[in-house]
Amino acid sequence: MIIQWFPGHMAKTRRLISENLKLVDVVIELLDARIPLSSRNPEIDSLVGHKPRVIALNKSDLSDPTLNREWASYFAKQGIGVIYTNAISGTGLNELKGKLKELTRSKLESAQARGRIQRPIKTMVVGIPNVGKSAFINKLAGKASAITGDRPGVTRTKQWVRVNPEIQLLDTPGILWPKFEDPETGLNLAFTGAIKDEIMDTAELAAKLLEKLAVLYPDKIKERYKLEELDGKIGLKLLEEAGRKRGCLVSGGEVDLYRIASIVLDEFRGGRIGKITLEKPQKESTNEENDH
Ligand SMILES: Nc1nc2c(ncn2[C@@H]2O[C@H](COP(=O)(O)OP(=O)(O)OP(=O)(O)O)[C@@H](O)[C@H]2O)c(=O)[nH]1
Ligand SMILES: [Mg+2]
Repeated sequence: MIIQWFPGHMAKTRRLISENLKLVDVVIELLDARIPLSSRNPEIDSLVGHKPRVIALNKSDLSDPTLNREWASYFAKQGIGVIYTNAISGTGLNELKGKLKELTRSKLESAQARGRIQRPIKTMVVGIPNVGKSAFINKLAGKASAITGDRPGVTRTKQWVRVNPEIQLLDTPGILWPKFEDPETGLNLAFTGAIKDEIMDTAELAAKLLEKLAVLYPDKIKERYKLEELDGKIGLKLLEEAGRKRGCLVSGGEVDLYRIASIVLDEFRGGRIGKITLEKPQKESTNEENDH
């Protein structure tokens, strides 16, 4: 299953980001805490260049707390400080505001020293579709300024939102990149809702998700879908069994695969299967491993 989604509006957004970069002091890159690597746009470094950047791992209420800690230390080892956020409850947002001030202090102070009046910190929020950029901006601003929605591609143009006299944020439409080097990246983005379902076979997608969860979180899917034995079963079989248990049947007793697929995808994306992270940081190889 090869997934690719780079419609014209994303190419346009890529231009919008580089054109507006000169207007901002710092960029906020929003990643999805459930897929910390797959949600990193490989083009961001060249797009953002040397602008100071803050990385926030959003939807951290849906990701696995143990793996949140592992990923935080993975990023720290690379010299990248990340902040875990939840754009709905507001967790992590004060920490983020502090970081914004810290990164822009010297620039704003030198402007003041030159006799300029105090101006707000200007930041641009970028990230994959549906990661929560608009919700994040609304929560920071304390008002529903930007439109949000539980599907990718909601924001279509740039929009400045004033958080307070000190901070202004630029909301941007979600972007992906023209080619996913690893097909697994495309799948992870599709599972979490960054790619629109209309361009995929959702039954195949949900089957792949169950197959992955059978390895990563077997107990959670056994419990949720009353599955008995997972060993060696392909995803389609797991999906069919789940459909039967949930009574998703068509006349003749066959399972309605698209109905159960939509239930599984919705439940996963809404966190109802549990707190799940689909990627683990690569363990550094130890001497012991090198000896073999
Ligand atoms: N559980 C949870 N849901 C979130 C969080 N942040 C955003 N959401 C939900 O995720 C969905 C997408 O949020 P948006 O803010 O529209 O996402 P976006 O990144 O602006 O998406 P595009 O404009 O399409 O690029 C909405 O249903 C939000 O309510 C979060 O931290 N936790
Ligand atoms: Mg948006």
